[in-house]
This record gives sequence, structure tokens and C-alpha cells, in this order.
Amino acid sequence: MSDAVEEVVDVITRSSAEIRQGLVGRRGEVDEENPSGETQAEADVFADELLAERLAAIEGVAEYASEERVEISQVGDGDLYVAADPLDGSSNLKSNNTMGTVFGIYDEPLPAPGTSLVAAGYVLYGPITTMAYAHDGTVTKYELTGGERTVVEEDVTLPDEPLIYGFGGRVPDWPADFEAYVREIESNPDHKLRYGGAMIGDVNQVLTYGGIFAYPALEDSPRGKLRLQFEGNPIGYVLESAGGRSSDGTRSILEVEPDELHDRVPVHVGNTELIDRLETALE
Ligand code: FBP
Repeated sequence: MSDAVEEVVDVITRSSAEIRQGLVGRRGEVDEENPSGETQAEADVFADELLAERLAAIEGVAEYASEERVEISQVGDGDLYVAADPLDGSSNLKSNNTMGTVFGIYDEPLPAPGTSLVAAGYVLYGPITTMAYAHDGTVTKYELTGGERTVVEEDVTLPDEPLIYGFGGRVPDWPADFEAYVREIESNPDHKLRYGGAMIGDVNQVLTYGGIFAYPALEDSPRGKLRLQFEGNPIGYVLESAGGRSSDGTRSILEVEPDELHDRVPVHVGNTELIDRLETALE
């Protein structure tokens, strides 16, 4: 791994302690919308500004883009391009439930396809702060404390027997073929529903127990809700590095060519067998 990639991950590690602490007193909304038209929380803006400032100071970073800012910030002349969702699942602030920080490190100017990711990962603000980090085809899980990362598991792979399923969007808005697939998944008594309304929390359950997470295409939103650069690609990269699959419904999310920075994409990630079946169901 290049020194600059390592530096990006170190900065995110150190910043996560401040982002977590910064949630206190910042659970209200600001009078602004993000580029996807969603109301921003004070903590969204705080986390974005913190990461922007810190990542811009790294010599190897050329661009920083986030779900919370319209434009790409040109920050240097390095060869790494960092995209982040600084606070994924911030609607969970009000109820004090899990949230995360998602990041993708690309080697091409943004917007870029997931095939140009050199590393990606996420921080989970759960009862403890953890990170799942993928690069060079492997995933490592860490516990984060005092700005340091401690390895808790190397070569993380999805368990063979899938246990968890969680699907976003309102059921009446699901296309009929997706709904039929879901009914089949939940008819298996070995499968359990887990849905917390923060992608990182839900995806981390899949990485831990095996299964499938999806935020699918909806009847009136054929590209779903989640953003390709900031959510779909990094999560697809992590799950594929852990031996699973990602899909937009027909192919790996990483193969989707972006048109615009804030493009959305249907997200389905999890055990290979379940994603294969999903693609067959949506054919
Ligand atoms: P934000 O990045 O704006 O927080 O939105 C993303 C997200 O919160 C995901 O983390 C989660 O999977 C999804 O939206 C939940 O959406 P819904 O409220 O429709 O279930």
C-alpha cells in the first residue's frame, strides 16, 4: 500500500474519534440540503468539514468529494481521489442509533468507476468504534480508540451460511420482481431480518454474519437512493474483497460507469449465492 493511501486511512482513523465526539450537541438540522436534496444535520456538515480539511493536507491527495458538497474540492496535485460519505445514516442521530463514515480512495479523477478504487472502507460508530478496511483483495477489521487502529480480524470473509437480510425503501415502492425475491429470502427459516436505517450498520451485520443488504431500485426511483461514488462503490469493494458480490441488479456495482458525481445506484451486496439469485430474479 502506498504511503499516501496509508496516510488517508490514518487521517480517517484519527478523525473518527472527533467525529464521534462531535455528534454531541450537533443532532439538530441545518437550514441546508445536500446535493441529493436531503436535509443536512449539523453533524453531517461538521464531519464533512473536518475530513475535507484533514485530507486536503495530505500531499498525495488531488481531490476530495463528498455527499455533502456539490462540487469536487481540488486540493492538491497528488494521484489519489478521495470520496466520502462523512456521516452515513445521519437520520439516526435523533434516535441515537448506529451511523458510519464511508470512504473510497480512487486512482482516477472523480466521478470514477469502482474498478479504479485502490482501497475503501468504513468506520462504524456502534457501542465501540470499528473500521472495516479493504485493499489488495483483503479486508481487515479494526477497533479504533485514541486515534489508533488495533487489528481484531485479518482476511475477513463472509460466513458461508447467510443469516441476515435487510432491504431499504418502502415495500409498496418495491418493483414486483424484487418483492418476490424478498419473499423467497424471508421464507427460509434460517434467515433473520436486520434493518437499522444506516447502511453501514446494516452492511456490517452482513459482513459479520453473512447475508444480503439492499437498497433497491424503487418504482418511482429506478436508481434507488444510495450514491455510487460515496456509498455503492466503497461498500461493493469491501464486500467483494471479503469474497461476496455486489450488484446494481445486473452487474457488479464496481463496473457501473458514472455520469455525474452524485449519481445514485441500486445497491445489493452480500453472499455470492444470494446476489446471483437476485440477478436471476430481476432478469
Ligand atoms: P444519508 O447518507 O443521507 O444518511 O442516507 C443514506 C441512508 O441513511 C443509508 O445509510 C440507509 O441505508 C438509507 O439511507 C436509509 O434510508 P431509509 O430511511 O429510506 O430506510
